[in-house]
Amino acid sequence: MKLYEDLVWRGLIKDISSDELIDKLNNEKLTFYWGTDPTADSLHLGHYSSLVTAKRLANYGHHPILLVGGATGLIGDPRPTSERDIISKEEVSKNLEGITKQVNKIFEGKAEIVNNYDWTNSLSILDFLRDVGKYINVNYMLDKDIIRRRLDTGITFAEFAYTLIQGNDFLHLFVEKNCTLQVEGSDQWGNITTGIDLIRKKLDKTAYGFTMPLILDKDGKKFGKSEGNALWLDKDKTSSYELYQYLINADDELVIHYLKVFTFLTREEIEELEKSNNLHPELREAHKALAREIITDLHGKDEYVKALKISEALFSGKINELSSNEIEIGFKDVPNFVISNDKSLIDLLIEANIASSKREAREFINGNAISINGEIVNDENTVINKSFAIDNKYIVIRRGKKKYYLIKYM
Ligand code: 629
Repeated sequence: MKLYEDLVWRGLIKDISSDELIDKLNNEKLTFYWGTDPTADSLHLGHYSSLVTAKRLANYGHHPILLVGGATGLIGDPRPTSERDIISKEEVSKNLEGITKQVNKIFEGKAEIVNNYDWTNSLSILDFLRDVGKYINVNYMLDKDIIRRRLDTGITFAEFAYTLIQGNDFLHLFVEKNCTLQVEGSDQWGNITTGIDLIRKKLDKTAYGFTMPLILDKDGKKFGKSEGNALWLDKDKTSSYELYQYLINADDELVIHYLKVFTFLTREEIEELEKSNNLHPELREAHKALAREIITDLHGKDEYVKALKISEALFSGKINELSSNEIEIGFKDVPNFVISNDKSLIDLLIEANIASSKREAREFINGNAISINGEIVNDENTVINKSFAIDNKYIVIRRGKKKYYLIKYM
């Protein structure tokens, strides 16, 4: 299958600057770029969706340039809603470091990474206004979707001018690196077209761009946010286990779409999973494949195996099989209690807020509702000591079917 056909089949084309690009994507070797601003010290799943597309282009033989916005990050791309807070220069350079590492890893060290600070910082305000500003009409800028949406609430000159910096990046990369294509998420269409226009007006040359649709969940919210928080690509911020939980619970109607966008599985493989998802949704084969592919690509096979193991242990209740590190990850968000001395189980249940009174604690214990590290304990005289703790550190108590508590030894 030709590249463009594959991109369309995967639902990855939203806007395209001209149909001429189709033949070029399929039959030529282009240099293209994708960019991101260092607004945080890690990228998230939203960024990853467009990086995967960049990788698809690279795998087909196009040359990728990944741009980190050391300059644009100091200004901030206007959001449709309100002005961004300015980020300190120290924070921008710290974030830039983290993001550069991630991009490098995703491209297995083979990516060409550039920083727009390198050609923007030395540009004087006069040269900027003469060499860039003179070519772009304000009326044209006011017509851009994001800017238009901000006219009511207000927009500073800095954010208004942002699109010119990104436009100048495209011009710079076009001239210096023969980069003729920019690929971004659909919110970047206005910035891409600024660059294309600048290149046409200044050089009388044609540059190209396309955007991908933003990936949404079935409520129309951005995919990759769990309870309002982004799912980060840094595994110290979002563990593989958390990622696994999120992906395995993806909407049934959208899981095939996510497989197309986020994985390198072939059309045939995805169509097989689609059949299975339709005929045997209870097997969750498509969801499992989604989690397996994304986590393995991002963090490697060991991390995937660990996420799977934690998930299965929690599902089956076999907590004994987990190491203390796996327990830390799997029970990160459950209520916890620190213990130092031996204690009767009854007292522990009360002190850790698992039961509200001695009477209730006894009821739970005698009713087989309390398990320790996956095994039911129904002797109300049980005394808890360190010998219960996994790796001398953790005791996992479950009350009823689902309610987990983590007891930690000091
Ligand atoms: C200078 C800066 C350039 C080219 C791009 C940029 C960054 C761009 C931006 N991108 C978003 C970001 O940084 O703000 N102005 O968070 C983000 N992008 C990936 C996708 C996106 C987009 O990094 O394009 O749509 C999210 O999926 O929002 O010369």
